Amino acid sequence: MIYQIALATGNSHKIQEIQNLLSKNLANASSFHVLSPGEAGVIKFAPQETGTTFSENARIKSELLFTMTDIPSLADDSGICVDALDGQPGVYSARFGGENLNDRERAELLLEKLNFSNNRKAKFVSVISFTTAEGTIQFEGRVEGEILKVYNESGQGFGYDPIFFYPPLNRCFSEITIEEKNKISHRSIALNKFIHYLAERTGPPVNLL
Ligand code: ITT
Repeated sequence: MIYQIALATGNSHKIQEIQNLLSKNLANASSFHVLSPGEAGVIKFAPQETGTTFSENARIKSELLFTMTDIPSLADDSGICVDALDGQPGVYSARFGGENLNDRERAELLLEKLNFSNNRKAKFVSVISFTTAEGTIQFEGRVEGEILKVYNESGQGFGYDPIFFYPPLNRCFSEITIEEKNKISHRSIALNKFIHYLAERTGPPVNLL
């Protein structure tokens, strides 16, 4: 079975990571055909992320795209939660410091705010939301790590990857490949739960709560 899925995101890094993970065939020989909003026929996808939780915002995105396309739609709402900042920036990670900052400036702002703290503990959280005519279902993933003391210039990644150190690999998220990230990340944990949910189902591809 081929599942056609529209991705309710404007973040090209997320599209890359999700495509990479979903492009592998499912155990039962099913596979995914993933469409960006543009490929699904949506010229401007601009959801209002007015929720105060990852779950609310993920739902807003997947339900809006499904309404616009009639194609089963998948959204990710995610962010970094820092212990010493009482879980901030959390759901506001993409807007931390205001809309005008770029990824690097946001990461450096976080480093500034943590300057005097010895507690560097943080976690990435992702909620994956999947909407069809039958409703919406959600899955969550988390990964724990530490905020570095300085921005890591080397490597790639996006968002807070260059300041998120992952002790089990002894590297930060910007220094690992997409394939490595997809074995351990918050987004991949949530997506794998979704894939298992689909793989375990018999009958129609989705029959949601
Ligand atoms: P969409 O809403 O269009 O999907 P977005 O980037 O605005 O894209 P979110 O509202 O979910 O997405 O905000 C997530 C932010 O959290 C993202 O912009 C990054 O700053 C950060 N983030 C989430 N996952 C990350 C990851 O794997 N690596 C680095 N930063 C991440």
